[in-house]
Amino acid sequence: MLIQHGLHNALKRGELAIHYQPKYALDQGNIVGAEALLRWFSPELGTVSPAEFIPIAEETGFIVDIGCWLIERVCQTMNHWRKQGAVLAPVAINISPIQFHRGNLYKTLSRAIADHAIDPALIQIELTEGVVMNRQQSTIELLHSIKSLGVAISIDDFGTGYSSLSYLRHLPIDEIKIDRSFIMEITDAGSLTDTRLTAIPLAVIDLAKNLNIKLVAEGVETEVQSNFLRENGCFIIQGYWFSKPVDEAAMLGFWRRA
Ligand code: G
Ligand code: G
Ligand code: MN
Ligand code: NA
Repeated sequence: MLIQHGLHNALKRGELAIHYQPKYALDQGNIVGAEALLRWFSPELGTVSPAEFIPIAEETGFIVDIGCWLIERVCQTMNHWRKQGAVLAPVAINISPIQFHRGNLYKTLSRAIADHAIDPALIQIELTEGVVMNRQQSTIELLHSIKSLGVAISIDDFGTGYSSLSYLRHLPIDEIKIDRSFIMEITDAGSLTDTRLTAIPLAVIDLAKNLNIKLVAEGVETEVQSNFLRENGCFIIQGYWFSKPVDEAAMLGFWRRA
């Protein structure tokens, strides 16, 4: 298979890059974090979307190697940014369920953090509901050990899994990210005529507030969405409206202005 074969070489040849998408606080008017996102620029295949190559890397298990590289690379980049005078905020790394269950995640994180002298409070991992929902002892222990490193845990794509909500009370979760499919439904026309479209974002805002968990709205693309979120008490947004994912150099520019 073309992608599968290409991926192995991609790591070796340095075709993988990491872009960063800022998280912006509407109330403070500054950047309060960023999410690391993989990019693959293949000479043979062109730009390949992670939506395409990550499922393949998960099937083959190669996602563990890619994930280790990414953690190491993010820490290295943060060290570089700091030396360039950046005032950093937490950087979030997406962790595949395969890496969570089969990779040596605790060791990979702790080593990268130590090697690059990163404040662990500046690292965050993003997991999907499917990962944290299962009640296996090994999952619970790994979450607690990652927390004990000082790394924060965020739930990505919140509201799209088949989750019971009880894990939010029992597990050391710091942040949830309302999935962009719910944010998309906030429109001038829609919200005025059909309050069912805003019911879920409003409920998640309440839930996060009452559980004292940080909340981020992802996929915010319009001023209408941004205003709606601010008026209803969700202040941290991520999405094309503030910024698309940008390369390392552009992200450094953001940090300097933060
Ligand atoms: O950046 P983009 O919208 O193209 O990403 C598509 C999908 O790939 C998203 O679901 C995103 O979470 C996932 N993704 C992007 N970067 C990473 C990564 O570094 N690790 C993992 N596991 N998934 C990623
Ligand atoms: O699954 P995850 O939430 O990690 O996916 C993040 C992906 O969403 C990134 O690949 C990023 O490119 C994409 N993304 C970020 N902001 C927006 C947005 O405002 N609109 C859309 N359509 N996609 C976005
Ligand atoms: Mn994410
Ligand atoms: Na998402």
